[in-house]
Amino acid sequence: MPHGDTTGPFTKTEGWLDWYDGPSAPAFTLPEGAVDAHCHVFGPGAQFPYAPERKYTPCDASAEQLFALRDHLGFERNIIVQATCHGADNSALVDALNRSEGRARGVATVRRDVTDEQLKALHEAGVRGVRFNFVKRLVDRIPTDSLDEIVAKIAPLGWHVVIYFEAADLPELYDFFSSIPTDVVVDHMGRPDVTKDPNGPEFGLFLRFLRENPNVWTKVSCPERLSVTGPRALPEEIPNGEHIMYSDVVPFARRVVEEFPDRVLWGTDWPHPNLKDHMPDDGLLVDYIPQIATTAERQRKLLVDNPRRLYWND
Ligand code: 0GY
Repeated sequence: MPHGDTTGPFTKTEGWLDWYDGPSAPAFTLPEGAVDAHCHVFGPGAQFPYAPERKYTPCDASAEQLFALRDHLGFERNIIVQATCHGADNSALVDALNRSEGRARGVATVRRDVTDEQLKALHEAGVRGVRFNFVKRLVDRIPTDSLDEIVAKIAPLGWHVVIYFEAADLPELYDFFSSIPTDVVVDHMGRPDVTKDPNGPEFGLFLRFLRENPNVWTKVSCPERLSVTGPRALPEEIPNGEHIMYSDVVPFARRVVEEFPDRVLWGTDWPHPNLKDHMPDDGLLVDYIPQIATTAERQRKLLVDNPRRLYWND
């Protein structure tokens, strides 16, 4: 059942897919202390207006709704990532962090003129990173010029940098990304084209990027965004009746989890901005995890140890 929520005084982008209300209970039991390391809040627009420069107007998705999902799925904590529809106004993010009772950390968007006082206030609210978006459809300007300046301001706070880019752009950006001195987290494995060979040159370059830069981590999230075949398995791909979801993404994500078990994170990406094709049931998305992290140890690192080390210094 789609949520069908309103979006305050705003009109949703035409064709917008609302997040799914009433997700199923996952069959996979998350390890104790699991962190949903990539999710967003949208507005509510009446209280936290969407940014004038936004590229989409979403369906509202509040902090309360996010925390209800967290509890339903069995996560203990969240990493809330500033969504581009809020620009560099982090008010909705900070409000959500303040209501989380210490169970959420944040990744903000800031401009190059951000002051040390503003950064200190964000730190106190629980922000531990800044996101730079290199996906052209989501921003007016690719932030190459502001990144160095902002990194110089956030590095003393021990924050990291989150980068979002598409695989086709990695060759051009490889040296620039390799020069970032802080920890770096890549969203959604750098958006591989999953119709290509996971052992081929394009994904090979991403694996090389991780191998050559021990400060680089990645989220192995968003199969629903990367998949071409979709959530259902083809009958011939179901060994012993086992249901495989997003089977075209699995070899990419599993490869990364197996080679870099200490530098991977996973998140739902709720409320799933800009999906065009289908809106996932978040309960079923959790059931995807054991397909890519196939042992209890890998699952614990992916869901508990890694995010807690990066965001809570545990
Ligand atoms: C994601 C992916 C997308 C959007 C955003 O902040 C955003 O607007 O991140 C996307 O459209 O691919 O990670 O949520």
